[in-house]
Amino acid sequence: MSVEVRELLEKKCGNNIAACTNEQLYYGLLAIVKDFAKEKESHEGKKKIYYISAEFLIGKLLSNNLINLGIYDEVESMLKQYGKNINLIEQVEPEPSLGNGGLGRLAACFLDSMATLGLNGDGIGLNYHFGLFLQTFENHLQKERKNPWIETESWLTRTDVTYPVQFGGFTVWSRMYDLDVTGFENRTNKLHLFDIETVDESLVGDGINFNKADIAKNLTLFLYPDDSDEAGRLLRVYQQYFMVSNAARLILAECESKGCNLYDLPEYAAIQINDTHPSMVIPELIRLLMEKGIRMGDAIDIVSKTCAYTNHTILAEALEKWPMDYLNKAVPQLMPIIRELDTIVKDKFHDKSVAIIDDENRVHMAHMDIHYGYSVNGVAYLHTEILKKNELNHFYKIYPEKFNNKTNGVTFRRWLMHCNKGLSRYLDEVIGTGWHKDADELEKLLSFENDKTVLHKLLEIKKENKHALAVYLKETQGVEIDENSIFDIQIKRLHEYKRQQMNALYVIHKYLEIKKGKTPATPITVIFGAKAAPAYVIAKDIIHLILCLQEIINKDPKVSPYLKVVMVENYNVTKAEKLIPACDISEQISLASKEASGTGNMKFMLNGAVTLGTMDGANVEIADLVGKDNIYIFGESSDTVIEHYEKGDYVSRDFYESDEEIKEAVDFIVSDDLLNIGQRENLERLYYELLNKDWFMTLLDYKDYAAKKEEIYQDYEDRDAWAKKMLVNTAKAGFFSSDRTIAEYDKDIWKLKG
Ligand code: 26Q
Repeated sequence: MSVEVRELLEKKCGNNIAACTNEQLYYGLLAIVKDFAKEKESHEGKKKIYYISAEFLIGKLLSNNLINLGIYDEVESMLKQYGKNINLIEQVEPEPSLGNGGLGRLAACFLDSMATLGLNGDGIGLNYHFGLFLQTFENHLQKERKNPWIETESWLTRTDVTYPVQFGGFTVWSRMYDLDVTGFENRTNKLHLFDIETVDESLVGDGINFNKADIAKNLTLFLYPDDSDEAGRLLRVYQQYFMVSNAARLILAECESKGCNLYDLPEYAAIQINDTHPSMVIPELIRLLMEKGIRMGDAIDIVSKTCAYTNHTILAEALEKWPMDYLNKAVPQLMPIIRELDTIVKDKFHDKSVAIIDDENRVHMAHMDIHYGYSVNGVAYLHTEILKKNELNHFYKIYPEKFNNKTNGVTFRRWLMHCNKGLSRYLDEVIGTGWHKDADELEKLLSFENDKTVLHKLLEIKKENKHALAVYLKETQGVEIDENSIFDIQIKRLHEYKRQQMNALYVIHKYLEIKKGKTPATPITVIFGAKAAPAYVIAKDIIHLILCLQEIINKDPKVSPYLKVVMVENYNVTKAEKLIPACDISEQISLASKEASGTGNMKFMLNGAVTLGTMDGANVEIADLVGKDNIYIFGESSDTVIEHYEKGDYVSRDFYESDEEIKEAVDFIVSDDLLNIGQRENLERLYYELLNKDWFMTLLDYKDYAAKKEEIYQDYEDRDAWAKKMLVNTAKAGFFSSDRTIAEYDKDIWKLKG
């Protein structure tokens, strides 16, 4: 294979690989990989799963594709012969940040697993020209810039597929672009991204603001960060309809070309609706089937047997409810159908809580999915239980058979084989390569849990990864960290329920303690990485606090040898790939019941980090798998938290007033030290928020959290015992392979194999 790659690359580079720049080599490899991927395209299978999602956070593709095509090692060593470093070539690739966080990254992992399992499954989404905003820090504040990724030569392939998409008052023409989804030593599937040709990138200056009025110029311009303004929300409706109208046409066209009689659609297609963002596919498919002469009742029946819905959140504010005004304006042709779907529900069930259109004339997208889809799943055991018992209980009572759990997973190709080559190659040596295809084989590691050679090697690999991260942070951000310190990492979107503020309060406490002379046995580096939605004020205040702490602590000569704080700028997939392998302590500290699953927790565990977390999301399953000696759990249970919400009896001020340590840490937010370098407005707002509201109960769990932190830092000192915990975490991570998750989706929901 490498001979072939060498020859092909030489052809592209004028016969002299050594003289090529990394740019030339990147574009050369890109073209070659695209050709290789094409050879593995397959149209096998009568039924296809269409995974529709507004986000696919795919990350860089070169290495991933080389690994999946089975040629990474050969290409790497071939390049080395010419003095070329594949890591530097990789750096040339811009990261497509086509997602906000977990939901989008999950969709990308799922596509990888579908192709790897040889399933006939494609993704459908939007070709945003600017991905999630690029984050910079100025004056200890987050600033947003546009984040372009499409270049003249890219992984996208323009297709001939185009459709007219009608909105209220105007029509746009779409164009489909394809990305190859290479399976690991298996078939190539597709990610279809729809775009319009009239997008005007010049509408946007340097920041992320633009005139939102002219839809034909801005429809696919931006991926929206959650929590946007009014005009942004209306634009999302246009985006969503554009996505699903194209999807519905593509699906019908593909099925018809296979000879499908549209009454048999469920035998040819399963449609997975990734959260409610693609929910309008239901009325749109019904509309299109009716256009083809099928009676409404039959069309509803066909669609109801084709669509399945995944819920990713129980946060009320994230459940989409679109005002009828919006929909009337953007997609008037769907309104009679949505009204009819609602009427059928209201005739059948005299319970307002399950209506599609509520008393305030808003359309509840999730309700439409549940009534008119054949499957409803949550994304971790606890999350699904909460949906059944609480959030969606009224629906569960009507349709118990529709509800099922599919605990999330991550692709081990990207999140171990690619990002942690040291560990990956060592695992190959110790337990063989079977785990590449059967993740459960990682359990073979358990027989080495008392083998000092293996344990020491795991520590050595971790040390190398920490060194690599320290070098990277120095080069990219100019911050110096001690690679012999404990790397305690919290990386995820910034949200109050994820409670970065609790971690920050502990940092304050530790800082004050060290100042008083109580130094830790091993120095600690607390690393954060997080983007806040531009309109999410408190989230931005929390970033401000962390950046101020970083400055104060790292500049304090008495404290910084023992404690450092780093907020990584522009946290994205590429940075996650560097941070996760270097982590000792994985912070998964959401308020119990609020994090549907989490997937970062799984990536950390796989890479030998030990979790410090609450009994929330998939942490519950991690705890079950690794046992109490190999995880640090703290905080109130989801039942208790839900009860506090029901009773409305949580008063954060009580915790503040009754505990000196809490009071001292919270007060520090508005201390002179902080006000000297930070902004009074931001810091005071955050301070009062914690004191008077604290909706996500930071102070409720703080003391328990701080106690667990002390325990985990202390346990870190026994290096052999710690290495054993690392080993058990990696060994037990097999369950969290997205191959397992996707096999379950297929077995229970899609049934592609009949
Ligand atoms: C909604 C309305 C208007 C604008 C934006 C949105 C919006 C956008 C993105 C709402 C939600 C999202 C993303 C949600 C998300 O990432 N959820 C996460 O999904 C993961 C995969 O299942 C879980 O692991 C996480 O627990 C969950 O938070």
